[in-house]
Amino acid sequence: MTTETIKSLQDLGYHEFFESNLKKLKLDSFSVARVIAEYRGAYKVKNTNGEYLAKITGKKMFNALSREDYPAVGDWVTISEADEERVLIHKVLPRKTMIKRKYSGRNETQIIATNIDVAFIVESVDRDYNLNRFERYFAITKDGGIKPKILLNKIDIISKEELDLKSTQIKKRFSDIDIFMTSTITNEGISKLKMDLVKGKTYCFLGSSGVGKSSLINKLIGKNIIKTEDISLRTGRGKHVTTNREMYFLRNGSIVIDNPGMREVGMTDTDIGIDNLFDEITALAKKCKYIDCTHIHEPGCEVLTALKAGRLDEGKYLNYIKLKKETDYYKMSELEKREKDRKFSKFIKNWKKQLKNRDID
Ligand SMILES: Nc1nc2c(ncn2[C@@H]2O[C@H](COP(=O)(O)OP(=O)(O)O)[C@@H](O)[C@H]2O)c(=O)[nH]1
Ligand SMILES: [Mg+2]
Ligand SMILES: [Zn+2]
Repeated sequence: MTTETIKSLQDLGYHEFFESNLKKLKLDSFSVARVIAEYRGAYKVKNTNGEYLAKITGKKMFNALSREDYPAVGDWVTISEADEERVLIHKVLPRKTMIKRKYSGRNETQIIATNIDVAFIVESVDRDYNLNRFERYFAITKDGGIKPKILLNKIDIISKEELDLKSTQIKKRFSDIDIFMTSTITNEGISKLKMDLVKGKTYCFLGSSGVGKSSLINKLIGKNIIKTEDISLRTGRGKHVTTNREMYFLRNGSIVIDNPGMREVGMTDTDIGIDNLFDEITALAKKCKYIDCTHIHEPGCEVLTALKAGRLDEGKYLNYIKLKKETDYYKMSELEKREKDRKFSKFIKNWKKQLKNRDID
């Protein structure tokens, strides 16, 4: 963590969007700071005066409605000084973009990080390599308004031929997305990655545990600041080490957020993300004969027609159907839950009625 003082809030990524909201909300008498790390129940915030340990005010804690209301790494917050080292967080300024994670089963959303310009979706070329997973992450970044880029790491462990094959596959499937190929061992691709990072912009690295996110950020910083995981001999993967989500400031002025591994990507309420992501399929679907077409077996289905004619990529189609099925499933179980609740309250009502009648008897 670089603790050098910064000259302006812009160096921390502050810009017009946040400033105008600050004024709109009449909060411009407060100091603002950016949340740069999250610990259990506390935060680290930074502004031109330095870094502080921060807590949210008791009132805010009491009023917080959901986890989304709590500050997250990347947030701009209004603060008041408690003492030289500590401050209180009052308000979280409206977020420009965010990465959310839905927990399957629980009706809860976790904000992973906010106000990010670009997310590097990192996969390593070994067992982790999976084109469909890229698509799952794209649904999440699209949902949060963040531009995704693909980063294929550990290219030192495969042959040139194998790498060419993978890069062709990726380009074919995701023709409109930037691709980076790196190795933190040979340093291949690292300077190209560095050059892509712009002053004042915020980047985050997403991907499974052990793909090399922290190693990459250490390379970008130029020092081994973040602890990386040792590959377990047994599983061939990095061991799980819990780290805190934290923001780092690079010498060229860009800002980078490291993320502890996200084991699985929750895929519930991202329908909108999915529909936007599959623009091509959504456009075709509008021309299907039946309005509730599932694009699996119906006659007069434009999606299937395009698929058969080779105008639609098969992998993309299959992933679309898979994601749709998953989100439909979550919706269905929500409905079922409500249905159950309804039955239960009816049962209670009848039971009370019976009791009442018995009283009269
Ligand atoms: N062969 C190879 N190993 C790497 C590379 N980058 C990272 N690793 C190793 O992969 C393991 C996990 O790295 P880490 O950065 O902790 O992954 P993270 O969980 O995504 O942050 C460590 O043992 C790293 O040394 C790479 O480019 N090539
Ligand atoms: Mg890590
Ligand atoms: Zn159809």
